[in-house]
Amino acid sequence: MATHAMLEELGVDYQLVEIDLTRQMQKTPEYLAINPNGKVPTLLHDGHIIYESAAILIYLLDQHPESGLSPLTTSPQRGRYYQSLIWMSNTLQEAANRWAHPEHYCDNTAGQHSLQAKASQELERCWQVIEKDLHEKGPWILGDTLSGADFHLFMIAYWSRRYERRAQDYPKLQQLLRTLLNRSSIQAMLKQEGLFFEL
Ligand SMILES: N[C@@H](CCC(=O)N[C@@H](CS)C(=O)NCC(=O)O)C(=O)O
Repeated sequence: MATHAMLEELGVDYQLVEIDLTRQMQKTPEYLAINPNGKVPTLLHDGHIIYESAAILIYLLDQHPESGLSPLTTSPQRGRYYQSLIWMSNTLQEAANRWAHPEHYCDNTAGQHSLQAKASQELERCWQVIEKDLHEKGPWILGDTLSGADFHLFMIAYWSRRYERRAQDYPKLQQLLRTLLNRSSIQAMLKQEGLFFEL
């Protein structure tokens, strides 16, 4: 989703190959051969395979410095950019995963309920961390500059829209998501994937 929106944002030629998760296409031998984790997204570029949304965003934007959507490698902002993307991947997104799929982490029902309760608290904490940052240094994750990190946030916020703790319930997050939602790249991605995000 974030990869797709970024390809639209950059205006590059690309081919979208749909991997239907409801049909477990991500677990076929053909797909596992390119991404052994059996998860989407995966980018194939110039004979290279790259998976992990955050890594793909960093890679794509490094290929397109003219977009201005990632800080220069020598900029102090680069640290915050890496930090945001990696923190969202391994802290925010992981809490969202535990909430949505407790069965991936624990076999028994009582354990799953307990995991979900903890995940909900962690999600709330994560949204509060971002909200505070946006309040102090927004409107974007890097302050006054839109970056790939905001696209990554949009994706996690979208997938969490029906969870107990939702990004859009926080005013600054809501504002960021609403501004992104109005971008033609995000609109194109949602339309092509048949998705709808009501804020
Ligand atoms: N850390 C990975 C997570 C990817 C991920 O969890 N993808 C989900 C869809 S949003 C998926 O493929 N789920 C299918 C499955 O786990 O079988 C990333 O950011 O790319």
